[in-house]
Amino acid sequence: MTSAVYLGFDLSTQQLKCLAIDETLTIVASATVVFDKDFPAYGTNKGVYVKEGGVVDAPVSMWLDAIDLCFQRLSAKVDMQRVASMSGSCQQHGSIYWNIETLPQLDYTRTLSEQVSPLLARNTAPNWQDHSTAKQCERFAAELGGAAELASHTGSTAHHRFTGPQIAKIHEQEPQIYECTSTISLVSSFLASIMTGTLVQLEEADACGMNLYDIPNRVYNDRLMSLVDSDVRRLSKKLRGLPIKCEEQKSLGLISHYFVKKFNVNPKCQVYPFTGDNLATICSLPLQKNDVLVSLGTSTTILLVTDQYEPSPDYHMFMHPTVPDHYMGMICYCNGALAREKVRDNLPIIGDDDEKEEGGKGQDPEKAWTQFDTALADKNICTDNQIAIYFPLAEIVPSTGAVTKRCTFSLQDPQHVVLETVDNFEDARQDVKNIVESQALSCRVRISPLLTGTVNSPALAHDWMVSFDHNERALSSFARRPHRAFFVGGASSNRNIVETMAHVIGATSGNYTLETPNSCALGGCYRALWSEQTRTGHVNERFDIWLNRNFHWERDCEFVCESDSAKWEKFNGKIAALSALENSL
Ligand code: XUL
Repeated sequence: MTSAVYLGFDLSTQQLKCLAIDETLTIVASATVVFDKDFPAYGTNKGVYVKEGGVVDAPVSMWLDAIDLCFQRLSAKVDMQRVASMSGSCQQHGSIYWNIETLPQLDYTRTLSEQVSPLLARNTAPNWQDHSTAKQCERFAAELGGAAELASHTGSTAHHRFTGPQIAKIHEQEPQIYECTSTISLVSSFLASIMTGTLVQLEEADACGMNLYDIPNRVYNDRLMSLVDSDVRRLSKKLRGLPIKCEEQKSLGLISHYFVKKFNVNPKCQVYPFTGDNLATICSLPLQKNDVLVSLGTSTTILLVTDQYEPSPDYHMFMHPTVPDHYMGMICYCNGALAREKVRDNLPIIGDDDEKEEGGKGQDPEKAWTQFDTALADKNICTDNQIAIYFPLAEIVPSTGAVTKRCTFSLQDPQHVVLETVDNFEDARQDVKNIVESQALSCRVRISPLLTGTVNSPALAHDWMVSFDHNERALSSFARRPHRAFFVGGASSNRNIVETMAHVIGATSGNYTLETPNSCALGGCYRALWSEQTRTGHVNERFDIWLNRNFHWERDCEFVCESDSAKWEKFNGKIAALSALENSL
């Protein structure tokens, strides 16, 4: 076989992975390096060092060793002469501190870490799990007048992991290191730099995870930059000027001599910009404007594609890495699977009346899930006048401590919802419906402002104000439905959960599930293929249109159901109740 292959790397917290696809978007080879397992000498735990004071970081040399090993493993599986191009994804927010402005040519007879580690001003890179920057974050939010103002400029309010507060902390606490630093990379631009053998600029979509980049104006915000370094020009120089714009899908250059000589990589291999892992995930799926990805893992994460820049301190907005004038919205909830499991554990044990009082804990989880599913699908279990939230962990959206609250309300006067708090519903199975419905309804009210197009709904044709996350909106602004919904992650294999959520969220053009073990690396592969075919004149289509046409819908994706409009309509009546409940916390 001599056809070309396209590589997608994923440098995540615990591993470095590389996939190779062919022109038909089929994976032909993969290689993985697991940091703890392959490099025990670094002593990382799940890829990081957890230190005092909330510091979490990772040794950069370990990543360099991983790059060598990953190429070695991949080259044993695929003829590296076939590699036409590459791109990739990396954990977001991390920063790498170089003591150089240009990368010297590397000697392929030596290792990357031997040669590159001495070029670093700092051995470790802060990791996204770091939470040691509370002080800096306060200053970031205060500088622009509060969380909402900061979010409106940078797409997110201040977060401990975001790169601006991280660099500010390093400047304050390690001034010599900051002085010695000539170049700062994000993990994505670091990996792209190693691949090309030149220090490349940041990539714009990933740069939106810094609290420094002004998304509407597409420049660094000088006031925020000055919180990191009063000499803004000096900082800007370290960041190598403005990021590479998303619409500039040009090659960063050819693969470096080091990989050509050492691993026999095709010297004509083009390297395209690398981005953040969540951003690469949306490039691994045929997501277009108003499409939403619901990831049902331990936590619930929503990624959606939109052309509306509607920032909020409660979620994140990034530029879309490959579709001009589009954005990615990212909403992260803490309470997902764990909260559902707790409700499952409270179901009475089947066929054992004596143990009913104690709830289902200790029951075979599979049986308990069957019971959960049966309750979810049972039309006789009514929750129409109930609303509840189940947050065994502190929640991000809405921002609150751990709390579970169940309420009933009268359906008579929807404009003035009066909630009555109850300790328990009559039937524990009502909790099953309520938790899945309220998790979905919460997603729905938060994604609605990011969507376009309205749906005629009598229940929503009102100007009554409801508020979520300190934001007042007319009820009528919730008359928007996503285009398609894609459900991924552990619970997406539970048909009843997906269908229930699908009807609440109400996508107009179908609900799908798919498995995404490789999504970040695959997003890199697709970008590498599309960019290369665009460069060579074989493709003349926008990324999302091209991917929709070429995506293997039957092979890689399963259609679940159409959303039931009557059910969607029914949940319109609960928006004000959910708002009242959240505001009562
Ligand atoms: C996103 C974030 C994580 C990392 C994981 O803001 O911090 O998803 O990107 O690698």
